[in-house]
Amino acid sequence: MRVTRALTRGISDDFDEATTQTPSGERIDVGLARRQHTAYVAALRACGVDVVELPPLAGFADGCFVEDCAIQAGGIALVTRPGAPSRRGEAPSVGAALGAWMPTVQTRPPATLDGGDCLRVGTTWFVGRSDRTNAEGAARVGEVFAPRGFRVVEVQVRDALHLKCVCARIDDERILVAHGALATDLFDGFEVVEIPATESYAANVVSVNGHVLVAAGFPETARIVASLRLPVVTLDVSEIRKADGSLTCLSILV
Ligand code: CIR
Repeated sequence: MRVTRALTRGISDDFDEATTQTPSGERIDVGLARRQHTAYVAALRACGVDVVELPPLAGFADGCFVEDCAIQAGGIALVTRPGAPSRRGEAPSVGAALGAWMPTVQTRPPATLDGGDCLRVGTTWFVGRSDRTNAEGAARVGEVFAPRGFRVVEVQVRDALHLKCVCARIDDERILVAHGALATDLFDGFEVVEIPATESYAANVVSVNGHVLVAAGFPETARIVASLRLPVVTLDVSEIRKADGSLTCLSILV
């Protein structure tokens, strides 16, 4: 699957007020977060992706996490209804931007759905049921994508904000998973590549055009990905992590 385009959104001035379940007590350095985001966008571009950057959205500290606002496959985008009420106002502008590239459809109440819970591998959507994504939200993924040839598998998410906090697509056959985070039979039919539980944060990689973006500071994960003969690009996302974000959250790849 060649990625040609990506949507991102810049870090807002109030990023240090982003929602977090796991306050570390460490203040987010907004300037550093911006530099890390700039490096992320540059890495996508270096992988041959045409990146469209939306401007920060006033009043939405979590706005850079565009992944949660829409999912796309098969030539259509489903605009989500984020589970965190404070984030619902982010989705319309993401939907409008994607609308320049493909048809879009919406998610209506009572459904809640976060893109961070939606992992697509080949023609399968794994959809996490989490504090952010409810039964109606997961069902909405099936309504939109099943008629287009996709299978939807629901996954119960425990001890994580989103499904993709603990796993990510490597390619259409392989999934990177943090050891012990999910039932191993869940991904039957796919090759599961495990990383140690101690590096679970790094399971969230961005695999793009033959390269894999990996969070810096997780040497075992970088080694495991490199052993698959995939070039690794490490990126420091310390400030993104303080806001419960990781690599995939920062873009929608098309
Ligand atoms: C939130 O709590 O919604 C944001 N602070 C972090 C969202 C991260 N998104 C993602 O993992 N897909």
